[in-house]
Amino acid sequence: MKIGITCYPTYGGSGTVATELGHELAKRGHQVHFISYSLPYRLNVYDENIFFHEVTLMAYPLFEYPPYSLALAAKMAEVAEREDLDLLHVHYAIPHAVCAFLAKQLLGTEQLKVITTLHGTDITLVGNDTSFYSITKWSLEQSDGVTAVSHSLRDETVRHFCCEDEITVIPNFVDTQHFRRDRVQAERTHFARRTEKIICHISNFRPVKRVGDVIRVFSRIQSEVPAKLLLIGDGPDRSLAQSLSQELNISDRVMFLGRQESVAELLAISDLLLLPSEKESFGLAALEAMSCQVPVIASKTGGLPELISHGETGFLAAVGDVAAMARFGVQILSDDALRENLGTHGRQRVLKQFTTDYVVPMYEDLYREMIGRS
Ligand code: GMT
Repeated sequence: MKIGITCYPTYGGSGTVATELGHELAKRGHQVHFISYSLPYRLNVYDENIFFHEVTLMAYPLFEYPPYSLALAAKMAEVAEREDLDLLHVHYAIPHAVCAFLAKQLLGTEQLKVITTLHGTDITLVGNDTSFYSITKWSLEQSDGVTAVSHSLRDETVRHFCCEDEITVIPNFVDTQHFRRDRVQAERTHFARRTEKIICHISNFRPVKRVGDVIRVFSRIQSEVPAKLLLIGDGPDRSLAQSLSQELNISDRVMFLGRQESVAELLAISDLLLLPSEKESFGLAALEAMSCQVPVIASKTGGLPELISHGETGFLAAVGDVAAMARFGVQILSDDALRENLGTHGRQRVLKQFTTDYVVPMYEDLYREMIGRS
């Protein structure tokens, strides 16, 4: 198949899923064309069957807000026509689904199918805002296929927007050969003493991630178990995390590592991952951690309970329940057998339900079904 993919190219779950999906489809012999304003951060353009088409924007003094969506739609139409694409698969509804529909209209063809994958905040935060509600709803109705990354996100979309039967749940997936504990690891002693445990958090530091809770939970844990906190990623709440660690007198134990190209090496030396998000439609960081046999403590919200079994692969607590999360953390880190057991079960769960080979064919099947529809 010839597939166009559009995603946000920046650091974040939806871009990662879109890019890894593109790589896997290319390996399976499909031709994959990425269309975006810059190269997605994990994309290898030198791989066979992978192409990148940059959306360029004309600068003009009248444009206080340059119309990226229009430029994207025009580029999608141009690439779809020239490369004879079968479908456009867009990740994150706003504005990508609208742009894809516009491209289809520009070409005046029903042959080009549009598939929209909902990742979470495009529905739970952005799409639900009054300024975007009607256009999000409309763009979902216009898509030939809609997927959601968890049952929780599908249910929320149905509640707020539309039609249960037309949303297929296709979860996030992980390359379990790359994300594994026995791979090349980062140098553990570079981050912690032998007697210290390593706790990590990976996110884009947006308010929805509740990075303040990460610091508070860590502060309580480290008062009972010697530990270091690795913070991977960057975003608006980074300075809040820095000032809170100073306030709590733990800044010498918290390491801000910024955006990392590859997190697998760091996960492979971690003993625990914290993900206390306000909302989390799936939790890709938790999946990658579990693949590396790292137990996860997360909020009982969104799609996280579909991934993490409480007491079996990690622990879940109510959003904001810092005390419970810290209690679970101390429990895990002071009992090596428990920690290893949770890690082993986590990896087993990933191998059963969330591998590339298990999930990518779900997308291929959906593509074939859509293309086959007249
Ligand atoms: O908020 C983020 O972490 C980024 C966001 C995105 O769209 O880039 O991530 C969402 O998509 C990921 C991939 O499907 C999911 O694993 C994350 O759970 C989801 N984030 C939220 O729902 C907050």
